[in-house]
Amino acid sequence: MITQFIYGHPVETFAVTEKIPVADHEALRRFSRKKGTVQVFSCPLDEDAVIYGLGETMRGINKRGGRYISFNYDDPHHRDDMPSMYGSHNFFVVDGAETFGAFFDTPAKVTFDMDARGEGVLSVLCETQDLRLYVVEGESAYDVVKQFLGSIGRSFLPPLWAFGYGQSRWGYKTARDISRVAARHEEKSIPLDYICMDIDYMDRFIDFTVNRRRFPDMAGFAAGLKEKGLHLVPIVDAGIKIEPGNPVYDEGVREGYFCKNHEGTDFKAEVWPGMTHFPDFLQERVRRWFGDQYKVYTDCGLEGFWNDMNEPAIFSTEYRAKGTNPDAERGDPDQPERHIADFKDFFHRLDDGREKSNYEVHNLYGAMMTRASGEGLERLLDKRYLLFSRASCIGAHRYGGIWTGDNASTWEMLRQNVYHMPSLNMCGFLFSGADTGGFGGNCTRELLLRWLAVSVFTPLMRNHTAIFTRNQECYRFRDPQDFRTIISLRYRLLPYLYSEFMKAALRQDMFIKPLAFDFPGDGKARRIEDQLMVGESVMIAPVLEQGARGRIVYLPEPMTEVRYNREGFTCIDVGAGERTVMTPLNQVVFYIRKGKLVPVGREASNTSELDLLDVELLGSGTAYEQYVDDGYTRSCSLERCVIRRREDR
Ligand code: MIG
Repeated sequence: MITQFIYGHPVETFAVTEKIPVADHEALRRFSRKKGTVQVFSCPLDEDAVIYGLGETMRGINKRGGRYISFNYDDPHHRDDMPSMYGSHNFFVVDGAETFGAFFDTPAKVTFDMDARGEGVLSVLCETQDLRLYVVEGESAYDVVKQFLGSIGRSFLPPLWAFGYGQSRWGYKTARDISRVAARHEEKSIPLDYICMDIDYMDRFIDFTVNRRRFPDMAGFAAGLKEKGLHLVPIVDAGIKIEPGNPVYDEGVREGYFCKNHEGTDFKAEVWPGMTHFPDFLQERVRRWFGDQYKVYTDCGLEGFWNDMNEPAIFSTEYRAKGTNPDAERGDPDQPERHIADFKDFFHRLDDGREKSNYEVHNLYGAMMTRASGEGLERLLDKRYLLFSRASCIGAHRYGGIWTGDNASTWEMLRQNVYHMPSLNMCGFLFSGADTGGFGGNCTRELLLRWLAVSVFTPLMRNHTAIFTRNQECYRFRDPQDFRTIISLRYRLLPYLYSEFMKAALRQDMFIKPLAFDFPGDGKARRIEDQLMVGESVMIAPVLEQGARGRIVYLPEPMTEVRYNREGFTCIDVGAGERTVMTPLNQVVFYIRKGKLVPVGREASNTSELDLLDVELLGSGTAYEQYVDDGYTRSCSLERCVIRRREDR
């Protein structure tokens, strides 16, 4: 059961799509009003209570013990104790003596103190008097999550090719650079579905342009790649360069599409292209206009995009010169405070007529950019599109996926990727993944192989790295056939992964879950954070440590242990309990639940070669319900499921 509490005059966030009954405030005694503009919610926690949720936040799957701040922020120095990331996902579930979920539906800053002092108290501080609070009661944590997912609308449905392997690097500049990446993958027989184009494909980093010298014929180039089964995925940044004569800029100024400063003129902020204006994505008419701009790319045959810098990220503003932000320089532990003055300096005009500073509605900005692009692409294309954004809040999951931003090539960040996945799923973001191999810093061969073995199971599987880091494409390392083995597993598992993703999305369920959700009565499973359930049949237990030749795996029930190597799959039945499992760098081990099946297909060099129906069934079950379609149709429904039966072994 979900109950809604309305405080003040909330800003429309579009997060919840279902009609939820509104209760009067007396019904919620925990929620108290405090001085000024701050609302406080607090509740006691029993000793064993676990807290799930909060999507893109650091630390473990159990959020207890940490302090998290919802305030979308671009900080590439990811650390365990950083309070804010690029997305704000204000839903959590307390699983203890009492089990309930709460969603703080506001785009303003919210601080979640998840018993940081260890005194058995959870408290939430909202910097606004205007918000909706949804309280979800259910039988279990998983039940609470399913009810919540049922209230926020169906996840974005990407095309099949978006589940293929993607290669990216900040630094690919020309069509030749990209052709070389394609050729090298082909030469080493490493499967590949798309290559991302970072900011250098544009003319001086200006949105909706193409650098003609570097890409003399984008449409022809894209068509040539498509013949080989490859897609191009360009980046789009939030700010529009101030450049009279550019039609997008001119129209934006003429129609008043940009955020204003307090003098009432278009706010100026420096980002990659130099001084820019920020489109006011919170307005319907602005979203429509911005979404329509993607036509320059769809006209070239492009069907996938990544949206960046939409927290929004700011280098300097018309009021604050570069390098004059003392907090930024000293690395304030409450890092979102850094640019607060900037966010208070520009204003949105809401569709209800109110004016709000960006600070007050901050977490909606990236989400509404995603919505603008998603709705635009729906108008422009007749197929499903790929879209993933950096900034987000709940609601944006209906229009696109997200990636978890500028992580680093460290083992800690690989582990964080594992923790992020179920937490993001609880908040509706099924299509997500990290920069495989790490964005900042130099990746090692071992780290990339282990990271790929995790990414095999995340919907977005993209190798991406920053400029000035060592080359991170698989073929840059010794024995590329080892990389090929891991990535081929992804393609062989796609009949299963695609089917499970689509079923989860269509049922408004999770795709990746903590063990505790599938084995709620198992006290040990409840505390395990480095193993995950992927779809209804698979459990993964990845190796996350440098130098480790294997690991200890906990099996809550007897399962089929599947080992994949160059020769293919080997299955053995293993009992419940702890087990030491050796996993060489060029192998992947995963588990199939008792009584379940996994359809595996043949190897493919990209998804266009894949036959989702040509499968063999692994595991001990008797039947599997497989979702199948052409990979791009928009009419997706569970009716597309076919029952696959397995002859007795
Ligand atoms: O200020 O476009 O997170 O993936 O490669 C950095 C360059 C801007 C940040 C993104 C990253 C991308 C990079 N961008």
